[in-house]
Amino acid sequence: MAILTPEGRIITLGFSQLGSESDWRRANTRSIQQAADEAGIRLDLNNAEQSQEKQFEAIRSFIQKKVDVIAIAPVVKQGWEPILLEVKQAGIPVIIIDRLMDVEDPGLYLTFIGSDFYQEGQRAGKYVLDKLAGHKGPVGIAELKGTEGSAPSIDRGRGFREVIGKRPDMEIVESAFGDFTFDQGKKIMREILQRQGNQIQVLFAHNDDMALGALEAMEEYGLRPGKDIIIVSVDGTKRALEELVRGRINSVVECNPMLGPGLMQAIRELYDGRTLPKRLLTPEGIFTEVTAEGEVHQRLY
Ligand code: GYE
Repeated sequence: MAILTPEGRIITLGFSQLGSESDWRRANTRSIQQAADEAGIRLDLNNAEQSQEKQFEAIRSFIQKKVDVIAIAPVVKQGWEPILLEVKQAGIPVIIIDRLMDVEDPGLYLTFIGSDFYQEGQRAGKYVLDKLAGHKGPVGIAELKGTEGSAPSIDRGRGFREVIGKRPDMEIVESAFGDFTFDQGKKIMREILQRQGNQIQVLFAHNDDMALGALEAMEEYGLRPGKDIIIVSVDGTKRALEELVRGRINSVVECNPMLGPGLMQAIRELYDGRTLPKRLLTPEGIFTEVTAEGEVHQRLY
């Protein structure tokens, strides 16, 4: 059944999507488009190409157009208070999706729907500890971080460090921002290998796209990804799971992009006059070579 306003009008949702940098992001956009369609909601979608400034512009245009609800997937964590105040003054409810932002006044948004990135980082770290439990000697780790200042990059990095910190012989010897893209992942991994030679035993990539790029750089360098360098990444895209099955990626921590149905549900509850919990968490796990095999064929993204 379509969700309507109390006056029986179709709802317009303004959605400021942060970009289209990865397979995860494109799946996330599709999920929201499809769910809006099914819920009878008119979607006004803007792609900000990883620019906070462009997100501000999009949100201001949503205010001008007097949309009914605004959803924001924020590229970075900081700097949102002024624009959220503008939205509040216009009386438009805001739902944050995917990445949380840092705002002091929780009254500036209705709810946040997304994953626990800190836990994802911890899961990646645990995998590395288990995998190298019997390994003797120092372990050099390279980290491909996402976008500087973004919630997933900050929290995945922290969670990972918290866990590997338990092994004093493990050290992050290289750590650089790759903006969550395949191209940057490849470029940065090339530079790392040129600098470090064979000193890297583990790669922790903050997303699959960067891991896949890095994998190509390793091959160019004459290394066997998954064997000479243990690779763990985050997301669980079809392309990454295929490499997991082939043994060229060792582990993928799940991050679920299918947030569309949850977002529409939250809008439904808003119009039903219910109070939403401040946080709606996406439940997730981790893929190994074995579990990826069963999953890869039915993967939608
Ligand atoms: O992991 C990455 C994307 O915010 C959880 O952004 C999302 C991340 C995801 O570009 O692939």
